[in-house]
Amino acid sequence: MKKLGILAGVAGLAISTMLLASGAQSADDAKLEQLKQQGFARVAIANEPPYTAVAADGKVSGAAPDVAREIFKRLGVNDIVASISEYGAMIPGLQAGRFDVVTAGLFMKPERCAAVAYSEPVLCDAEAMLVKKGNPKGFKSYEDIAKDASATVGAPGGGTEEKLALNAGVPRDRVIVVPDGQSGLKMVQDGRIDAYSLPVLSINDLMKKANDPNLEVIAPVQGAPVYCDGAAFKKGDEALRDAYDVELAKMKKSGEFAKIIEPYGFSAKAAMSTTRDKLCAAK
Ligand code: 6CS
Repeated sequence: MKKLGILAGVAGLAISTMLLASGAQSADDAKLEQLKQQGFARVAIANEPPYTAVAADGKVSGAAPDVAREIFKRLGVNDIVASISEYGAMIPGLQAGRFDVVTAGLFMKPERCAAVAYSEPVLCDAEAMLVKKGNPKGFKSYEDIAKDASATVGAPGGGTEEKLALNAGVPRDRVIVVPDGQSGLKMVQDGRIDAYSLPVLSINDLMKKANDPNLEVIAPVQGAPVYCDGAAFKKGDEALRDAYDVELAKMKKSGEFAKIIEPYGFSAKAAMSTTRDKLCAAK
């Protein structure tokens, strides 16, 4: 399957190069044509439910890939093929052409908006912390962790929570990079970190599956903004991004967008109440 996919990709590239040379298409449209020929869009995900998830049989789900799969189908791209990536590696991977788009809950922030071409908002969420029952160190904010010289917090590498903790003054050696949710959960349970921070819905998902009465969720983290993600395209693929946005807007209007994301716990209203421009300008 993989070889077929690569061959299809090469053929698609050849076709779009020919189309370009003949002036039949702009560089932008060529990308969508290439994906149609390829038969799938290569998406980056983190495997962090309910944003993104990969089952034992390899099936990809989660709110972000489910929205992307539906939109690409409407654009004539039959499927998505997902690769798991650390958040901090998603943008470099997109820029290096390893992915066609990031659909992972990669929150819009000015520095990211400068590096990629985001779609309009898709998934919005506040931040949370997983701690021992009773919240023994009394954390309500990242600043509380900074003030306690003995306190450590785990967060995804290159992720928003890592940045929020560092910006709140938690020293680098007390912000522990954690590769995935299960590791973060275990590290809190074992007392190796005092808190593990992810968006609220991700922490709630971990808590539900852990079914451990010795844990507690602090949500929302005081002082942390509510963020929204969008599908992140490579700079230069704005026409593909715009085509994606046309379909996203139709689905928001028809209620199909809500039907996909709300069963995962996300609010369609929250995503529809803001815009890429507002989120990319936010301080
Ligand atoms: O965008 C980010 O950096 C964050 N987004 C999610 C969905 N989880 C953690 C990550 O740090």
